[in-house]
Amino acid sequence: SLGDNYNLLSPQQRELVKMLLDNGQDHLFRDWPAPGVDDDQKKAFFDQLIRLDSSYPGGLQAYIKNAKQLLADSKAGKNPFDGFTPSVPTGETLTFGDENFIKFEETGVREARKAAFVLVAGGLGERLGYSGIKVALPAETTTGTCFLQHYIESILALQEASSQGESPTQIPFVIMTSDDTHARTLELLESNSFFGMQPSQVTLLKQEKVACLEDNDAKLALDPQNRYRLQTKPHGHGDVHSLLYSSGILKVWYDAGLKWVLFFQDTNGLLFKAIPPALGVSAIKQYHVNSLAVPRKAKEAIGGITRLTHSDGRSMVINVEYNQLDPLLRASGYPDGDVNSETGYSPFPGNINQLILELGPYIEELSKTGGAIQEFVNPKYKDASKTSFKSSTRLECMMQDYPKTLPPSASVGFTVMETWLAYAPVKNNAEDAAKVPKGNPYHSATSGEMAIYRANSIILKKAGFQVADPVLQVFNGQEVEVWPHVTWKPKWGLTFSLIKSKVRGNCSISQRSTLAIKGPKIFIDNLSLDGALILDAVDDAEVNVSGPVQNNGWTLEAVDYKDTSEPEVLRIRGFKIKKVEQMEKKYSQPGKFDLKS
Ligand code: UGB
Repeated sequence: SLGDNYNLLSPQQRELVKMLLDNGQDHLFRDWPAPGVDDDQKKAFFDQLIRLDSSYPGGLQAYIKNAKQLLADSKAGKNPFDGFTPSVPTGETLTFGDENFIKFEETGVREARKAAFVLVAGGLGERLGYSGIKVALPAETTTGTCFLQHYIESILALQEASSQGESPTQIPFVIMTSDDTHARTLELLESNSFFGMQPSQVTLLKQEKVACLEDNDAKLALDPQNRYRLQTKPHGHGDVHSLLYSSGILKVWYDAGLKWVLFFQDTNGLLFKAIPPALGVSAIKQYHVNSLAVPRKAKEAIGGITRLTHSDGRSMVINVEYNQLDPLLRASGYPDGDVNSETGYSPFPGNINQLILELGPYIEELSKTGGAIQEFVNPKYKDASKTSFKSSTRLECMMQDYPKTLPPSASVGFTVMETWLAYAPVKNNAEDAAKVPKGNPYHSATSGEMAIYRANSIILKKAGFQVADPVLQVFNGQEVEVWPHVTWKPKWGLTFSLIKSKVRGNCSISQRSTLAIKGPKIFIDNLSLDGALILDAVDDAEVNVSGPVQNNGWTLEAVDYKDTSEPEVLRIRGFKIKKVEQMEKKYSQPGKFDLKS
């Protein structure tokens, strides 16, 4: 069908054509016009094919083969959990601030000098419907710090704390992007001087999309508008493993003596409060894989950590995705499916997709699999005959499925933390969040910001502060607890021990107050705050803050998400902060200072 075009192809292109024809893809080259017509488009088509071939472990041939198998299984209604029985697994459960927690936290901080961080940020966040990239969203609007800045400052604070007394190490930071997010992520970093990180510490790895499939024979789908282009869609966050492997970076880390790789997602403003203790758990328990989890409400859109035991004796602890947990339970002797137990929570801990992998065993495993992760396919069939699709589909994979290929001897554990401390993602738009069943988390920009104030307020309280109780308010149809608006830079309050060392005497804060702490050596000493207090200081300025501070403070004003006269970042949270009156102090020189009022 290629006619004379064939003679003009390079050996690499010919090989690819042969492979595609051998694998049922002759429609791709059917009736190609003679050379001289559409030459540029034909070349672009081959470029795309070569890109798709090289970015998938095993190439397009493997992709087509896997797709045929998974599509046949799906058509046959094969249950991916066939032979497996689910049960509730046991893991490490931490309670913030107790002795055990502090022990793990201290260990985690020390281990951080042997850690590398990987942020998966290739998703567009379709459920959130925000027009920008999610890591550029402010985590909270008191300081306007965006998620990416907060993540980088947290890693830098860990770097600083973990290298104390020894030669400083630079913690490597990888961001997985996609065509949807790459340019804007790079631009955000470059226009903000990488938020204080050395540019050489940061590596962006772009995931490629995968080819769409138009039928059960895994025919690759051409773009209806362009016969020289394949339709593509995202393959999922599971790509991170093959990308890390093929980039060679894991080997570099290993040779540099690193031991841990920590994976995390794009919009969880609380996550870094949970990282030091969780890393401590990995180190002390010698987990090859440690997943972070929180108590899960039944039907909440987060996966459930489950022990799956096969009738042949195999057993693994693995995430079962939220849409699969209910049918699996119903099919295995839990007639009510995914429901809360008497504790008010599902017995299966919720996966927050923060994974800590031990680098050595991780490399060993990837050198066998090339980073390929077990995939799945989710075609939307036209009718019950399951012979054709409503629209093209593609294979997908998830990063938390990594343990599925591990031998039973692998040490796979998980760590459950309190939700208020560890998990408040921003995933749902205002309309969908308002429809979340009462008692289940909203996972919206509104709840994400309020969760930060709540966590910081609770931590201050545990550090001896008298913190006023929250009030309930409704924004964008969601009822949330509004606590004093407390924020701090990670280098001020990286761990509970550090926070306790900076809070002295009798301190109190009223519900309507705002407290923002931006310098690492700011000590709060017998402060009673009713209003807004904004404190900034360079690293070597030691500031002692005391006395009563009272002013009209900063207030919250409701914003309707439909009100297009307001900026999108405010509309999606349903409020804006009105800065009525504040005490604002900035210390830009090193030295010792007293702020007494
Ligand atoms: N992502 C990519 O980098 N590339 C992709 O192709 C797709 C996504 P979502 P999801 O913690 O709350 C996950 O869409 O997939 C990034 C877990 O599977 O926010 O619905 C993307 O940028 C689930 O078990 O989440 O659900 C983002 O950073 C549960 O734990 C991340 O991947 C849930 O997260 C997650 O993408 C959760």
